[in-house]
Amino acid sequence: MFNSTKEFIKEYKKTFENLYAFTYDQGTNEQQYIALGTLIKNKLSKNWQDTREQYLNDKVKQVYYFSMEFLPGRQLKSNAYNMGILPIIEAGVEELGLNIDQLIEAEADQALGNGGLGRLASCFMDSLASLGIPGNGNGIRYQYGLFRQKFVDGYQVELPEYWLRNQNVWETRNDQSSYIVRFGGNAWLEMDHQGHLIPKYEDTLNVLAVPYDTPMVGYRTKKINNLRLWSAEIPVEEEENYRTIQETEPIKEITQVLYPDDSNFEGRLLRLKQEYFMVSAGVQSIVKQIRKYNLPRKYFPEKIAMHINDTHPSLVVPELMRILIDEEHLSWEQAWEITVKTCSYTNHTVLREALERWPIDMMQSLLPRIYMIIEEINQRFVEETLPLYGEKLTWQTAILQDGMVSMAHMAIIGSHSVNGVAQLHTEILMNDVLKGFFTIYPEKFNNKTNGITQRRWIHLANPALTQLIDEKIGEGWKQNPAELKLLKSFEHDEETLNELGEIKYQNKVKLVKYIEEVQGIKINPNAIFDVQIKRLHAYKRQHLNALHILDRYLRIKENPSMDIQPRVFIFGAKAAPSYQYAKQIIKLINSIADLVNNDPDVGDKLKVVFFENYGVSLAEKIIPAAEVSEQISLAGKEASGTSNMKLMANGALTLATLDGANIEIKEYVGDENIFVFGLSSQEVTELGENQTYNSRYLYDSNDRLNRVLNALVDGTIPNAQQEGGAVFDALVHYNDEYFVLEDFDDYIKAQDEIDIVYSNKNEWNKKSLLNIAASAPFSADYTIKKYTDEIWKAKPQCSGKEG
Ligand code: 26Q
Repeated sequence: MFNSTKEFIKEYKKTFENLYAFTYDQGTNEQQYIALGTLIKNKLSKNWQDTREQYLNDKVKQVYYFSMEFLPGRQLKSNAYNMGILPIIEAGVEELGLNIDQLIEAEADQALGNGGLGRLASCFMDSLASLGIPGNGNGIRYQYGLFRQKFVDGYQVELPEYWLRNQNVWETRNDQSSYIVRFGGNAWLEMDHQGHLIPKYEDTLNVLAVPYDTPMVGYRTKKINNLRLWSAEIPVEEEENYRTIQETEPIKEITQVLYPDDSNFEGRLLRLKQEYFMVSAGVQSIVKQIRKYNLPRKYFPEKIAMHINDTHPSLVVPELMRILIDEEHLSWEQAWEITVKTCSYTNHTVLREALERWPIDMMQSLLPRIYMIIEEINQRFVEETLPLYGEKLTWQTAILQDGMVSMAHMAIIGSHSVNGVAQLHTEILMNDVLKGFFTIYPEKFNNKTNGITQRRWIHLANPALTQLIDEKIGEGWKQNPAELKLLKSFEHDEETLNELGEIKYQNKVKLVKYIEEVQGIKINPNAIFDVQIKRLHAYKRQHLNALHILDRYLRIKENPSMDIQPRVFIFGAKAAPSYQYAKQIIKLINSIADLVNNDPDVGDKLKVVFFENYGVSLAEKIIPAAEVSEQISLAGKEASGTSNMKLMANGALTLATLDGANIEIKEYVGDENIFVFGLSSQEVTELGENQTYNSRYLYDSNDRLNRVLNALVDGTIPNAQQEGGAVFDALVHYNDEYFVLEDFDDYIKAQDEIDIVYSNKNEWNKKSLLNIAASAPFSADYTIKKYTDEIWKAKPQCSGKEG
């Protein structure tokens, strides 16, 4: 690497001049960043190559994580950090007279994902590499990432996010590993001379899948894994068939843009094309890779694990069958055994409207050979299940039902492992949503509670906190997160608690400055920073948060001289562009913000900040300054949540329903150090089943609710008549699908409790410390270790403590 700052400076200047033919001081921030990234990437290449060769030579078992989304964010700092060269680079850049933060921010935030699921995939890539586990990512190189969100008059407007505008220094295009993916046309089987059934195709649309590989750098290890993202192009030998640019559109559009929906299934043909494109290219390249191991086919599952991240890559199952049967000439039975042993599947949602089901005729005409295989998988499943479990269960679990292909059923039947992402979520899968499958395959089901990489979310995002932890308990926690619990011994140490409080305060001051810069809102850094950052969805109940803010506002208006703990409510959330209600909630909150922030009676007792364009980079700014973590989804709906873990690890106290991983947070941190409110998931189920819920009655009978709901429609909030009305109607007239009104009182109570506890700073800091101390189990390193030991059966290739 670099032995000194001097050496770094020399190499940096050379890299810059080689790239641009002028000196670095004449360049833009972007060019200065590109030179720095290029230099770092060059430094990686040797280890990257060595890792690939070692995996091949030792024929190690490799994991392939198939995901339609990866959400890594910016990579300069995390790569430099994991390589152990961040201090040298920071010093060198400063000596060159450049500003490191400006260079870092010149990198595009790679947002090839919607939210939790995509970010989880990227945390997992970081942990796989850091643990030295041979793990590869497989996804799509979308040209446009998740839309850029702007507010115009408080309304969300979506702009295209062309993240590739500047050069992407981390990727390498590997033409020699391109594959053809076939769509449409006709497919049939013909017998050849040896009696093999050979598939024949005609009139197919052939698309070239070109891989772009990105190094996944582990923390303090020399092992570097690979993230392979596929791009769709015209096959070179077919170029002459395309006479106009327009004719090439149907191919290029396959990898043009990420679908911005995260909780609603819309069955667009293009989406199905994306899914098969990514799956087919990935499986083909794995099969080619494993041929190099030169082992009999039956060893396939001992050398390869393919993970299906939600149902989006479920076509891995029939695609692997296709290749094993059509190209490797295995029998159905042999191919099926290999497929089930190789594949595993994670479920990320229990929302009905999010379940992926494709019309049979769409599947059949787009993927005729694949559909033949799906039909046979289904037929064999039905033949086996029917005599053992009877008609009801069989039709309920079949892949084909009501003219649709159920992608979840295909993933479950074709995998040896099915997991949920938090204890409660897995229980709901087993006892409710996937009950039929749990009866048939109890041994497949298991839980893997989500985790986050502390490297990005503590070490890098919160250096002051990291330093404090190092001072108190040493650096061991960085390799061995369990040591974080040593912090607990400082719970009565006033000096430590004050230091912790001071760090939080300084982080808040920084965020205050940033808020003033970008939003022009003046914030009192002594206020409580209350944060809800996640996609906007009715089940996540940002509108419950809004009702509480409104209630506070009305209380202050009633008595402007009241003594109340100042509070800043911070939101970050994108709504799916077609999700009208979510967009109305955004507009409503923005209007409440306008009202509250500009009312002289309110002063700094209450402020509302809704950040534009929430994403990984913004999260890194907000989370270290957060004091209250809003995790207020209706119990039973949020599979896990991961912002809850990031906020806890940064010392925020959680205000939560008993949902997703909140339950585990409560178990680890203890009841005294978390604020819990609301219905339990069992109560939600009962309330839904006995059909006695009457939100209108709550509106009529609860004065406080009545007042706050009326404020939505009586003109209290300027410029939000329509949106206030929409929320009012959903809550009062359409019986409040997510029981917002039912949980309202309890939520307000918990919020008032927070004010009381906060008034004793020492007490608050102690709880904050205990949250950090209890956050270790949510390290993605542990989660990945469990996946590796229990599902993938892969082996670490290094101690994780070298270099
Ligand atoms: C499906 C079909 C067509 C178009 C889009 C989609 C689609 C895309 C993304 C469906 C769902 C998603 C994303 C889901 C997601 O992020 N789920 C979250 O996953 C986290 C990681 O496990 C959990 O912590 C969250 O609870 C869960 O909501």
